[in-house]
Amino acid sequence: MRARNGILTALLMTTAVWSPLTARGQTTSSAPAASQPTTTQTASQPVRPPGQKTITAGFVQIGTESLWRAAETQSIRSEAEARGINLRIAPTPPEQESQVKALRGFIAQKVDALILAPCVETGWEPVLREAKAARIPVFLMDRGFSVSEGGLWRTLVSSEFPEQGRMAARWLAEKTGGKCNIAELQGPVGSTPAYERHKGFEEVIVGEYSAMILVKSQPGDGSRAKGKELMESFLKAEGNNIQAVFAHNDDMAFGAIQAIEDAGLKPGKDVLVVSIDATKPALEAIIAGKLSASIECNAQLGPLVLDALEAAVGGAKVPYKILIKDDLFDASNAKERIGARSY
Ligand code: GYE
Repeated sequence: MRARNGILTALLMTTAVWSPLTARGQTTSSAPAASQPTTTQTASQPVRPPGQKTITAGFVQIGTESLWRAAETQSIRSEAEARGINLRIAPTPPEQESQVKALRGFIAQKVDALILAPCVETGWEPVLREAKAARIPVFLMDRGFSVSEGGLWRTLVSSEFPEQGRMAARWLAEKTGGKCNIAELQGPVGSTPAYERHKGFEEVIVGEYSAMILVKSQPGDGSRAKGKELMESFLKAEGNNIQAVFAHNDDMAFGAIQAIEDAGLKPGKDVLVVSIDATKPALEAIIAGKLSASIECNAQLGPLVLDALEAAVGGAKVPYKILIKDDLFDASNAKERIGARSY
């Protein structure tokens, strides 16, 4: 018997609060028992007992913008393989139109379940209604959305994005004595993490630290190239007036670090750089003193999503939201914990 039964029990016992029509996450209590996702385990053979119908699921992934996303895809792919679930993956560009088309494709294939990492928050109702009419349950992985009617999706498995923003702001406040000019490199326009990370960050600096000023803030696409481009323009406009960067993901932070160095400044010293994701290369950059801190965004969501999916397909009740608690990595713990980081 695999350990995942424990996860399943915890998942089913979770008190998930249904916040009427949004799966954005901030209004929901988190799932304490499920807050430590297991690392993806590879079973030597599929766990589905002989004779039981193989589940076919269609996963509409956003794209390939970041290291984080590759790790997330790997997590669900290997977990599905271990469980004997037939997982079809549609890696779409980060455009709603392509994602809707991919969802419709899977509906036409009559899959047993749909998994979606939505690129934006709104506009999903028509395709979700089609899935509902075809009796195909929809699971949200990594990002939530906002829909205008209930009953269109089953479970969201995600990090607490507002809390990630708050953690980044508090870390910067502590290191700068609550006084710094900040440049923010946001995630993609209209996406849940961009909106909620910004909101959490702003909540802390506006509410608690009047000398922490957001001098620049612009959306990016989560890529290293865009992070570099944005930071170059910020430095051009502000010169040495920026003491801190809040990048919504590691990849954009790496680009910003490059731009800071190109401008003759020292990242980690002249300009503190805080990001989100805490991938292995980010921990390496922290150890090298270039990245100051990274808030974890656990990418290994495969086991939790598939626990919910298998339970729901089997007729069990599943919680609307499973929210993950993430850690913070900086110079105090990166060395000691990098060995356990698999992505
Ligand atoms: O932080 C980032 C990716 O949606 C949580 O998307 C995800 C974010 C992640 O571009 O690296």
